[in-house]
Amino acid sequence: CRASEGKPMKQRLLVVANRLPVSAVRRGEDSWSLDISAGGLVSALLGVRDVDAKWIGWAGVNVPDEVGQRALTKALAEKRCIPVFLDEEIVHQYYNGYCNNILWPLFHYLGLPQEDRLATTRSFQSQFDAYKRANQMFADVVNQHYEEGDVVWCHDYHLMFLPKCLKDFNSRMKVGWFLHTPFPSSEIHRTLPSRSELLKSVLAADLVGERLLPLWETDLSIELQPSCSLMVIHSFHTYDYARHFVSACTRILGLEGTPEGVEDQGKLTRVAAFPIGIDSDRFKRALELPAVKVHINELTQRFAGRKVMLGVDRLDMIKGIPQKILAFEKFLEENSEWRDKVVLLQIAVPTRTDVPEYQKLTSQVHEIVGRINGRFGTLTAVPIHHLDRSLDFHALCALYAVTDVALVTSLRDGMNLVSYEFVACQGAKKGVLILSEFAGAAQSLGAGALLVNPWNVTEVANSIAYALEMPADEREKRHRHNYAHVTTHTAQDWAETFVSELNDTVVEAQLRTRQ
Ligand code: ADQ
Repeated sequence: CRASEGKPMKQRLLVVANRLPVSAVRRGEDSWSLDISAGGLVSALLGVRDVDAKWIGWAGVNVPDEVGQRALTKALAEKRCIPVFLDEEIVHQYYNGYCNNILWPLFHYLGLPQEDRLATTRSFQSQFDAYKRANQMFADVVNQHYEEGDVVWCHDYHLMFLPKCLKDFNSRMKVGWFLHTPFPSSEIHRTLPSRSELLKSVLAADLVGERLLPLWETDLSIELQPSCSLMVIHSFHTYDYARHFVSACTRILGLEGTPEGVEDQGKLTRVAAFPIGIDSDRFKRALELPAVKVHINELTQRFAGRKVMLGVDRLDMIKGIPQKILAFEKFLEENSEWRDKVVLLQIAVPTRTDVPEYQKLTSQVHEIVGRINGRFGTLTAVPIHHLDRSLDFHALCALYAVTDVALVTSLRDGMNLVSYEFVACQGAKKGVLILSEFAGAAQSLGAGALLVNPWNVTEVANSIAYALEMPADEREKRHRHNYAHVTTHTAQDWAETFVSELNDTVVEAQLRTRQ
């Protein structure tokens, strides 16, 4: 941190993500209203001390005219946000196309698009070109706002080309990249037509620079060139994802994998696992609010005499919602004594609603829910309440608090914060978490949760039965484990560790260059 009048200045941080954490609505030619959406990343950064963070990203709206762009830029500046303006065509090709149609399913083991291979192949290159162009547009905005000493933290699969663009502009920039999704096995990544170019750009492999020493290598006698190269840390939720990334680089690019990362002709890119967390205090505080307490009481009365099971997901194929509901059906089939004593509340926020595959998923889920409710419902009660909508934060906290069993059946999930949020709200109830072994959270909450393979409907159904009848002392023990993890490995902790690791890496390298 730079000093000013004896006081250390806060570390400046530029957070670059595809979307800004705001919803922008145009009210007039030069007026906008903005709503800050408090997602995981926002609350993570709000809690980080000694950091002066600004966001750079797309505001999610097309603003073709200069008057509108100027007004939006001004309004966003008050929220410490800086917009990247993307036109409709680039959003179509880069965001809907390459990011959501290609990288998202591939990174979640759903493969490349199936519908028309030839058409996909023909459009693939133009989508990849748009992806690179869009990443360069993000880089241009970062470069306009970058000051010496800033840390630049790039987020997610939308911006894998960004480290290279930034490095091309300024090789001394401190750059970190974090992937929120899984990084798949190298055998999956191999199927991507742009597999090598994408990996190389993440590694910034054509960098002219020298080896960056890992922190734990303490031999200060090793010599480095006096100039300090671009620092890139690539980080993932779990060691498995980090390992997959390294093995993709070794198998596809033929580079050397080391315990610290990937080495290319003496240059090392650090690869590490920094698992995300939540702001658990925010949930604890919410549960103390009178309005939330009233809501908890209402829900408790509403479902009196029945155990409450809960699913909260974006309506996405990776979340395994049909698999979850089918497992619940099997449970009801095989445990008739539970039929009027349990209810499953499935809250699913619609997402990417203009994409046919997502529309198909919605209809499929509705059809299964309708069938099960027809089969096991009575005149006064149905076994599944399915809502296609988002809940506000306080309603969500109340729901988590009254839940006996939470069901997370993701087919693949980078981490899954819903499982953390449920645990944070279970101080009183000590409910059971049934968690997919394919969610990153299985690696942190595995000892407290009941881990399941979501594809194995029988196993999930048996776990539901076990969870509902689990003895109180076992519930308490499992909950204690998970609660300790969720309240100590917080979002703030995650962001602070990342920023300080990146800084320490740079300081360490600079110290060594002075030896
Ligand atoms: P997501 O796929 O969005 O995130 P998740 O981690 O579960 O998945 O986070 C979802 C967030 O949205 C949670 O904070 C949850 O409360 C909220 N949410 C979901 N459904 C909701 C509903 N119906 N109403 C209100 N809120 C709802 C991506 C990756 C994850 C990774 C995160 C963070 O796919 O694997 O954990 O980023 O890195």
